[in-house]
Amino acid sequence: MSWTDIARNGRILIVDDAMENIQVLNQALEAEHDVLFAMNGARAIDIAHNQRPDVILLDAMMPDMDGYAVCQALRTSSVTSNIPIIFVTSLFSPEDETRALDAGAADFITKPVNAAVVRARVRTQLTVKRQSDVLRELTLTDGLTGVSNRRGFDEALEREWRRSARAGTPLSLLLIDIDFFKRYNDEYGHQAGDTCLQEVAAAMRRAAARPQDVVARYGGEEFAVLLTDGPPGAETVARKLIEQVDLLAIPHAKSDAKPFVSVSIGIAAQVPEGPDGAGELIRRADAQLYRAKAQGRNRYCM
Ligand code: GH3
Ligand code: MG
Ligand code: MG
Ligand code: MG
Repeated sequence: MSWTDIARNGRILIVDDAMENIQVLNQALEAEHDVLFAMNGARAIDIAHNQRPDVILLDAMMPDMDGYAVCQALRTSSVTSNIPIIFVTSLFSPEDETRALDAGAADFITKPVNAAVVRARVRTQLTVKRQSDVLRELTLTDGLTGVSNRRGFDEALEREWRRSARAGTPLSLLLIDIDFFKRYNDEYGHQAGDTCLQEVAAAMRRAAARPQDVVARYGGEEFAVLLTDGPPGAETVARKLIEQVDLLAIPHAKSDAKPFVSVSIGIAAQVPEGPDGAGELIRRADAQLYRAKAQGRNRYCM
């Protein structure tokens, strides 16, 4: 995206209980953005979670759930908390304004709205949102390998754990550790070790390449792969991981497992029950990794 395009082609959600208000805002925005609508708070929260708009225009006064309550709900969910919200309302006392800011509003527009003002305010928030998206992405990415870092992994695990618990579907965790990596560094040097980590990370991405697969650098020379699969799917990915690392064919003269770089993998899979318990999944995968090491490395255990 070029710099001049950063304030265009956003996904904008308009929330208002009156159709004529939605139409006015839509007319102001539809030429330069993708516009979505909701006519009540519950629907707005639903769309915000599923379609991830870049900016939300929110009517303060609505029956049932008003704008302040919608704003608060969006702020408390990690999926929607970073979406800027512009309040749109006819009466703005200092109290209303304070209340909206307390609820987490980014900006205000007063009714009756002016189309040029709406466009300008939306462009500003869209720019801020896109810049913060880039920064956020950076804070969750490992600089050496380009996969998620530990923080990104922790967020993904919490999110996927809750999602799988709600859906009643399985979640699998693979912990992957490079075999005799200390000896590799000693033999070939730390820089070669870094290159090896990059190549192994790329191999993991090829083995776990579906959009919902999460690949992360969990620690120094340890990786984690999170899958929305049960045991058979997890085992398939583990086999692919070992195969992709084999294909790298990186010589490792000091390994007792084989004369090439190899990995050991511990797998844990379960259908999550309740919001907590992700720590137990990690502990189980780690115990299986320990077994894979003890059984001779270059293998997976579950
Ligand atoms: P095992 O087969 O039991 O896993 O043996 P190991 O030598 O791989 O295990 P250990 O945990 O003793 O050693 C991990 C090594 O990984 C030690 C450390 O120097 C190296 N390491 C960790 N992070 C990095 C990194 O970012 N770059 C490089 N080059 N090496 C790293
Ligand atoms: Mg209204
Ligand atoms: Mg290790
Ligand atoms: Mg190791």
